[in-house]
Amino acid sequence: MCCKACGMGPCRLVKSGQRGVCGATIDTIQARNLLRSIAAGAAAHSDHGRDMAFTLKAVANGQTEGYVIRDVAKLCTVALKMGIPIEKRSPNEIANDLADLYISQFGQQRGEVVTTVRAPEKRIKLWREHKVVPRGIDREVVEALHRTHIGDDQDYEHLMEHAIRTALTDGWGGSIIATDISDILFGTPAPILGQVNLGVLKTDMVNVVVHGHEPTLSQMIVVASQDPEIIAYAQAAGAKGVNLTGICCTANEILVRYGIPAAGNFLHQELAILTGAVEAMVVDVQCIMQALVEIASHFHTQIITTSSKVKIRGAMHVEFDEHKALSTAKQILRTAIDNYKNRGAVHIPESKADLVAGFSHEYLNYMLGGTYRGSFRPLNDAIMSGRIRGVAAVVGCNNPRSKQDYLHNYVTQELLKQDVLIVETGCGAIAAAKLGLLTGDAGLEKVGPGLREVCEAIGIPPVLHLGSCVDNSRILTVLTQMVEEGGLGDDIDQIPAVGLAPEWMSEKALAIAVYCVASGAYVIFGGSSPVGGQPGKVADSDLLAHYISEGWEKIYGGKLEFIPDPVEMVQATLAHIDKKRSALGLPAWDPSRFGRSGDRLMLEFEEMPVSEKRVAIYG
Ligand code: BF8
Repeated sequence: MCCKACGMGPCRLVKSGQRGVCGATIDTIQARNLLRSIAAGAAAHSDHGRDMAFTLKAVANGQTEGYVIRDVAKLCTVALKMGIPIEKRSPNEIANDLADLYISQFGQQRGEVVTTVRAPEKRIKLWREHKVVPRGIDREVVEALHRTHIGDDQDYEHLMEHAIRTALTDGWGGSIIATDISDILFGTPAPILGQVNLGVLKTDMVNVVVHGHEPTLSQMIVVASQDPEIIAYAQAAGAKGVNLTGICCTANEILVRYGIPAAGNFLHQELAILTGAVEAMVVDVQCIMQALVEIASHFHTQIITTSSKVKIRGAMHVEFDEHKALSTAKQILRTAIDNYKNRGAVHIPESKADLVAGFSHEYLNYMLGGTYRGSFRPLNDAIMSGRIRGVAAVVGCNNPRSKQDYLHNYVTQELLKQDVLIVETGCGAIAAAKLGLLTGDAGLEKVGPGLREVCEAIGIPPVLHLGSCVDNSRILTVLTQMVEEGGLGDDIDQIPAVGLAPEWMSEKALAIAVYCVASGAYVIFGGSSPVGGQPGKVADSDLLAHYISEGWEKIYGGKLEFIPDPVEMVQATLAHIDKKRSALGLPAWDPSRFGRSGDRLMLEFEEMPVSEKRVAIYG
C-alpha cells in the first residue's frame, strides 16, 4: 500500500505491521485509497447525471438547439414516482419540475437523495437503520475527500461505511438520474439491430468515431450525419457520406437507441486509429487515453475534445454547448470531412458481428408479457422452476493486464452453459457482442437447456445488452422489480444473482461494485485487488479484504471479492446462486429436466417413426 495523502510521504507499506509517518496502519491506508477511488467514480457518473439534468432544464425552457423530449411516457412515469403532478400539464412544464428536483439533489445538504426511494422497501429500511442513505450527491463526495485527508478518519470500518454512502449517491442517485433523463430526451431503448467491431469502419466514407460517455453531443452528431447538407458536403469531398461509429459507452448510448455501430470497447480506441481510416475521433469525458493524440499524429486522424472538463494537449478543442448543439455537431463533421483528403493507406480488419441491443427494464417488462400484461412474472417463474439457474451481470471495462475480452468472454460463456441468464452493460456488452452472443440464434447451442428454452420461447439472446455503465442503474431497477414481483424473497440479497467485472480497471467500476454490494449483491472483480489482502487470512493487510467481504455481507447481504482466476470466478458465482436458490427453498438446478424445445425437439421429432409422430401431435 502507498499513501500519498500528505507531503511527509509517500509512505510505502510493503509488509504487515508497518505504519506510515503519521502512524497510519495498512488497513487505514487501504480504506482511504478505496474510498477516494469510489468518490472519484461516483463523481464521474454523477457529474454526467448533473449535465443531463441541466440539459433537460434547458430543453424544457426552449433554450436548446435540436433537442426535444422524445419519451413523454417515461417523463410522466418518472415524474409520478418523484411526486411531480402531471395532470393537465405540458411535457415541458413537467420536465422543468423534474429537472429542478434532480438538479437540487446534487447540492442538497440534509435529508435523503430522492431517487433512493426506488429501492425495495426492506432495503431502504436497512440503509436507514445504518444511516447510509446519502444526504446529497455532492455532499457525500466532498465528505469522502475530507475524511481521507491527513489526520482524519482512521477506522477502516468507519471509512467503509462512508464508502457505502458515497457509492449509493452514484447507483441510486447520479446514475439513475443520468439514465432517466437520457431516456426522456433521446428515447427509452428497445431491441434494435446493430453491428460491432473494427470492420464497421468503411473505406469509401468519412469515418467519425465518437468516444466517451455523454449522449448529448453524440446523439446530435447522429442527427447531423444524416443531414442532406452534410452528406452533400461529404460527397463533394469524394466520399459516399459520413459513417458514424462509437467506442466505449458513447458507443453504447447511440447503439441502444439508434443502432449506430460500435467500433469497439475500451482497448479498441487506439486500434481504430491504427486502421488509418478514421478522419476524426470525437471525445467527451471518461476512459479517453492520452495516447490517442500521439498515435493519431502518425496518421491523419484528428482528435477533437468537446467537453469543458476535458482537454488533451495536441488535440483540437471544439467546445460543446447544448444551446447550439446541432451547429457544433455540423462543425465537427465538416472538420472530419475536410480531413478525408489527407487519408493515407487504410487497413480495416474484416471482423464484425451482428447484435441486438436495447433491453431497457421497460422493454424487459414488456417482452415478458406484452402491453396487455407486461410483468416480470415469467422471468421469476423461470428462475423458480430452475429453467434459469440464476442471473449474472457481467459488466465493466477492458484491462490490458489480461488479453482483451478474454476474461469477460470466458466467464460469460461458462455461465451460459450453466443456465445462467446474463445481462451486460459497458465494455463487457461490447465484448460479448464481438463474440456473437447478442443475437437471437447465434450461440444458443452453447447455452444450457433450460435457458435455451426460455430464450426460444421469448425470442431473446442469452446475453441482454442493457446499455452504458451509468445504465447499471437499469440492473438495480430490474432486481427491484424481480423482488416486487414476488417469489424470490423480499429483498435483492435473496435473489440468485451475482455481479461480475472480470476486467475492471476504472474508479467508476469500484463505485458500481460498492453500490451493488450495498444493494445486496455478491460482486466479483477479476484482475488485481486495489486493497490487496485476502478474506479469511489473519495478517493486518487482510483486514480490509475480509471486511468488504464477510463484514459487509453480515450488514448488507452483499459482498465484494477480488478473484483473479476466471475458473474460480465461475465456481464462486455458481456456488452463490445455488446457495440463494436453496435459501429460498427452490429446487436445486437440474439441467436434465429441461431442454425439450427448439431445434433439439425438432430433431427428435424428425427421427421418430410415423406412428409416434402421430401420438406426439394428436396425443
Ligand atoms: O463507463 S466499462 S472502460 S467505457 S469505465 Fe470505461 Fe470501463 Fe468501458 Fe463505459 Ni464503464
